[in-house]
Amino acid sequence: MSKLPFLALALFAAAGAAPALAQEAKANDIVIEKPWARATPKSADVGAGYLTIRNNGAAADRLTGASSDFASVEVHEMKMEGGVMKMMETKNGLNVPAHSSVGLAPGGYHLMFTHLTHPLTKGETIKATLNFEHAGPIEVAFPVLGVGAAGPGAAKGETKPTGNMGGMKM
Ligand SMILES: [Cu+2]
Repeated sequence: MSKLPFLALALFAAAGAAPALAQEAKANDIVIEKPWARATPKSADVGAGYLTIRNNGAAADRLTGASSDFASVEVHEMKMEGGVMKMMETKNGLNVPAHSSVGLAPGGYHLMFTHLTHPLTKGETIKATLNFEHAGPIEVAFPVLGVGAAGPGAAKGETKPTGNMGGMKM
């Protein structure tokens, strides 16, 4: 039993030595999956980035912030307040529980790129560094998708809450 974790580590290290899978980034137990950003209109100075954070570790980790050379980056969340969808910076970053994943997607958590130095253009790839409390910094490449994109492989026609059901579906 004591040898198993060691073997797993060795395999992990070997896999890490191979050419990295495109658009996936990792550090320690944290894996960033399917990052993407949405193209912005020319006049906009804010944009958004999305991804899934997977924590393969036995301890929780926390996305504490992010940075890039083309914008300031904040971790935002969307909340319904009095029937109005609002977004705001998360107070204490974003917790990622052990052995689970957290999705940043349109309508929910997202990375907010502010003070853009240039518009995000469909087809380009932008880079930002995510900082985790335990895993440390992870550089992530975000392919920029079209303005109307819902994400890579996102389902279409999902139902929106109508607001008169008196309860949360999720
Ligand atoms: Cu935002």
